[in-house]
Amino acid sequence: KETPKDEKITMKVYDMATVSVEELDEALKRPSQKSSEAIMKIIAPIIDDVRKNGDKGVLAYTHKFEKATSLTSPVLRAPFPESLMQLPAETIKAIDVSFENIRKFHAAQKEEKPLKVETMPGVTCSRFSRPIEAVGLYVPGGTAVLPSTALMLGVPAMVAGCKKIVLASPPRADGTITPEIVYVAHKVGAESIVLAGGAQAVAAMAYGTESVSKVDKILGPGNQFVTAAKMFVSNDTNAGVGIDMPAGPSEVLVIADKDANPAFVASDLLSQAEHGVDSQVVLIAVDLTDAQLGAIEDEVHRQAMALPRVDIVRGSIAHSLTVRVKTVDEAMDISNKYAPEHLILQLQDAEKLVEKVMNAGSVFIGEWTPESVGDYSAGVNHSLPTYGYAKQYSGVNLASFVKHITSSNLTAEGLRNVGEAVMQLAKVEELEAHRRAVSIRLEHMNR
Ligand code: HSO
Ligand code: ZN
Repeated sequence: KETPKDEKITMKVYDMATVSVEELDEALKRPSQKSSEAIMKIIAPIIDDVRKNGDKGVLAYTHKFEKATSLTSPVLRAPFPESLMQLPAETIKAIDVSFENIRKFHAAQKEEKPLKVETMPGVTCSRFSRPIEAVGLYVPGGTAVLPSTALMLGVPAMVAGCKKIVLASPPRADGTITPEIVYVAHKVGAESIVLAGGAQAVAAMAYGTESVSKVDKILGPGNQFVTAAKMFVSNDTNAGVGIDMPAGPSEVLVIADKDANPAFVASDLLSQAEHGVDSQVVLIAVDLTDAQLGAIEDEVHRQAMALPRVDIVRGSIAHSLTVRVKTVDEAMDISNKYAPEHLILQLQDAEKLVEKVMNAGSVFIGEWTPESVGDYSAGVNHSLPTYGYAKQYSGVNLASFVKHITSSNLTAEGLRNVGEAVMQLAKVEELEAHRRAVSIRLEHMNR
């Protein structure tokens, strides 16, 4: 249901004072997606094919879907030739600046030394982290080239110390990959780039082929086929592969009060709306007069009409909305319930409000912080939980690329202190060998 071309590009308005709870819930539902069953039916045979036929299987799908019929190998291996990363100086500079900020912020997330706690005298518990050895990073193709996504996945993997970084991205019809992505792959020290997209790329990295390295975890956003394929392989114990999180279409929720600049608010809504027709943008207007809300709406239309991707914007705005509320608390309640991937706070004392944020992927605070700075260059990660998953998932961060291992180390005194509890519980569970592993040592000590 696209907005006709001659109609004003505007979001439907709901007023908290008059709307029923059910009506608002319904309005705030994400645009519905194809049933996962239908998607599974499409991807299962593709995954099976790649698992059985390896390179040949992957290539056949790349020839078919990407039309890259000249491609003879599904993998580009490091060192990547200079000729494949020829870029204008300003692009290199932009990537380098962003790389450095993302690196700094993720390096700061490193746990310098193991966590150590003596839970009882002589009972020491510890937790330390180790990088995941091999990671597969999916960089979507589609309507935009996304070197920024390669940065958001590749830099933390590099900082975490993952030994093998494999990137996957659908090639262009001529079989090449955009030079920006090759340059990022080079900078993060990637082992290879898998020239494939969709379920076939996911399957290749999950099971490995003659030339694609098998990885331990697959991360990165993608369309419904990619997401379903990630779920599929992570459920297959033969693959032995983990994934980051389920992904849905992108979204933003902007909370604005009368101090917000209407042009700024509109520009933030539109930067998310232009991602795809299935994106959703939500404006929560806090105590705005009709004229103040009108000013934002006029800006949305005016700015949208000037965008190259206005047709995509029309699609996403059609299922986007504005909610008028009286108070900031009402706004925060709606936002926490919606759990937006991106939350933009364009109001007075925005910084103070952060403590009330319970569910969100990433927060953008104050009028000088558009979402796009986080999308590209500030240093925060843009690979974030969508579709309400911000309620239980974190965005990609350094921890996404490590495992935490725990250890315990007891002295004789420690075992004396905790042994009784262990033996009692082993008795309750009727696991006699467990009990004896303690008693045999205690007896030994008393000898
Ligand atoms: N806003 C997108 C990320 C992105 N924006 C990539 C531009 N390029 C989803 O978080
Ligand atoms: Zn974006």
